[in-house]
Amino acid sequence: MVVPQERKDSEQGIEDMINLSDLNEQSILNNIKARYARELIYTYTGSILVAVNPYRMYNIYGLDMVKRYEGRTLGSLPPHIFAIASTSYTKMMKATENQVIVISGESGAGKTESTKLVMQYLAAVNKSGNNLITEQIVESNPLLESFGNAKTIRNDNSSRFGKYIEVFFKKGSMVGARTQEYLLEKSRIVNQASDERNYHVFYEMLDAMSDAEKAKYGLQPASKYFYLNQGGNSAIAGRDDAENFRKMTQAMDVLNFNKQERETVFRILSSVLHIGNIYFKEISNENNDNTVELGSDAEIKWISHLLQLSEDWLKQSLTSKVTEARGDRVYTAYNLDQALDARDAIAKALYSRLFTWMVEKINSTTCHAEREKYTSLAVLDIFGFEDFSVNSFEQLCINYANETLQYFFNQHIFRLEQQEYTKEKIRWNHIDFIDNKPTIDLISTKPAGILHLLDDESNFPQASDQSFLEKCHYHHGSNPLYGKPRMSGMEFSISHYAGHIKYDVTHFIEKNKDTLRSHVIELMCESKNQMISQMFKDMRDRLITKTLSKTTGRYITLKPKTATVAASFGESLLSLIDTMTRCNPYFIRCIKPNTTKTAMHFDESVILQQLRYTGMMETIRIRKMGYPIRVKFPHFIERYRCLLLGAKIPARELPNEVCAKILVTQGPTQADQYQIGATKDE
Ligand code: AOV
Ligand code: MG
Repeated sequence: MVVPQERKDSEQGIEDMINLSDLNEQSILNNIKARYARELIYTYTGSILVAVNPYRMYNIYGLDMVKRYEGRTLGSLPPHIFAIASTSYTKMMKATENQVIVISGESGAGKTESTKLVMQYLAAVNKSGNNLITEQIVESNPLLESFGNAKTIRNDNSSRFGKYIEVFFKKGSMVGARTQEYLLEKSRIVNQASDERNYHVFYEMLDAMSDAEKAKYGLQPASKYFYLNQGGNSAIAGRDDAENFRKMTQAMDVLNFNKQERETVFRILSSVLHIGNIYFKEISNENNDNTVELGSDAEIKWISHLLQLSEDWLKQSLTSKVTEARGDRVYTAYNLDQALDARDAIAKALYSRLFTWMVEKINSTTCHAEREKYTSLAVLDIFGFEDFSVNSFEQLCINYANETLQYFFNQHIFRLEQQEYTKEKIRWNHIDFIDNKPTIDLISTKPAGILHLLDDESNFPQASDQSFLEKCHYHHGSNPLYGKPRMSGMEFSISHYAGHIKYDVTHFIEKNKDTLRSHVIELMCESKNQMISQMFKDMRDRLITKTLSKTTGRYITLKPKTATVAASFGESLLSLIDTMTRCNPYFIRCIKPNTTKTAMHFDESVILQQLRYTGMMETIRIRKMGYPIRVKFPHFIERYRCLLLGAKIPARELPNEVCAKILVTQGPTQADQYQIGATKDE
């Protein structure tokens, strides 16, 4: 039995938009606006939570609120993120079904804040006697944020990696968690656009360390480091770097980082900064080839001291390429560009290895082997859709991930809803939604999707960014979702679900290959610091096959596997979707209120655009035209039999016939407001 529900518009707007009596873009917008003006940032569309970022912390997430929402059914109280967390948790407990809360929205919309609130709720309601594990799970967040978030022009605390956190429960108690990380943005370590920053942790460290500590690592203020000062002024209004450093180191304590591990973390971070300040002098040799020599020894000395590396080896890997020919090592001197690339490659490798090590370390503390035995509630918080003045390979990957997530949402909302009606044998007009499959195909389908073309070119020695671009133009030039530049620029554009984005293909191949020169890995494996050498040995084992050199007895030939960044990212996305498909999902749609990070400023056009591209209107329509209220026959009869005004119900009458009789009392005008389905009779 299915009955649509009507509720009167009230001052506060409507809590669940499927009850909007007049459904159109403007009424949706007005409703959200009216609520926002009353500081009501949450609204439902059925069980989907719409959250408009207030850019101001309201006092609505305390323990009193946790208690208020705990165990309550969705919709019985005003919309709130705790209601979603509570419903998902209850369902996991009752149905012993794994859950996932999928949080989406563009950069700065509020995904990461929402994730923290869900985790905070779970930590508060869980019945665990073991507070340590709960604390460890909660504390992993400040650590990952320090190392994986940064200021961009879109968001002062932008996640530059994606994360999928599965929290495991045993009889309702938190017993562990596992974080899966996706694609940390590496280019930021060596390069920042104007008004942006490198990862928070560097500024936090420099702000919080005493002079004596800084001296120990040879550190100076942030403005002195090339890797930190490219974006300009490094302070963020309203963000206390030193305080965050204390939180981060506290988190390290809770997560069992020992003294040595902590020390090594700071040594690596300091080394990255020193590496960025290495500079080269060009010298001409007799053949008139320009080669380089190091501008100064100071940085080299610090780096080799901090990383416990041989100074000579370090110098060598910065100034020349080593290859092996018939057992002999051959050195080819770098020109300036190559030397700068080699320098940056070392910094990126160190930092990204450290980040992965950190995630593994957290998992080794919070995640236990027997996790398959438990039920789980997962939260997905990725990097949001973004459009900068120049978009590169990283943006293509980020936007592709968001495109995939939008597809997952569509599949779930539109496919499952329509399946339910078929099952109930209900008369039903199909609802159209904007299917973004064609865009996903353009990016990733075999054999000619853009990322596959990129992979082909990445495996082809003579290829260049230019030849890659030509192939894209050739294969997709006539695709309406694809755009060629008017002039012969190094770019193409893609019509994404969330907007038309231009991508500059410069460095695409190099970023996709992400080849770390083999001797750099070897160099790091030689570190006298166990943690550092182990990090790179793990990497070597994962990436390469090795053969022992006959002449030196230890030099190693390395054969990188062909897995490119695009290929492995594509694979991990597929596996993520596969995992999520096996869970019961809830969706939180975060909306960004304006493009200036201003508190409580509701920019109608900015919001309308997001409502459009997320398919909010179609979502409400399917839930509204559809029959969102589903009542089982016995419940319906019990509740509404009074409408039969005492008439006897013959014992042989079937429940659905009784329901029909009750409904007829409402007259013919109501006949299109309900349908009697096939299966709700138990
Ligand atoms: P994002 O995760 O969606 O962007 P965040 O969760 O980092 O966005 O939110 C951006 C900023 O908005 C936060 O730093 C807060 O200042 C503010 N904010 C978000 N949600 C709330 C809330 N519920 N209450 C108060 N302030 C909030 V990105 O990571 O860039 O895609 O890659
Ligand atoms: Mg985020």
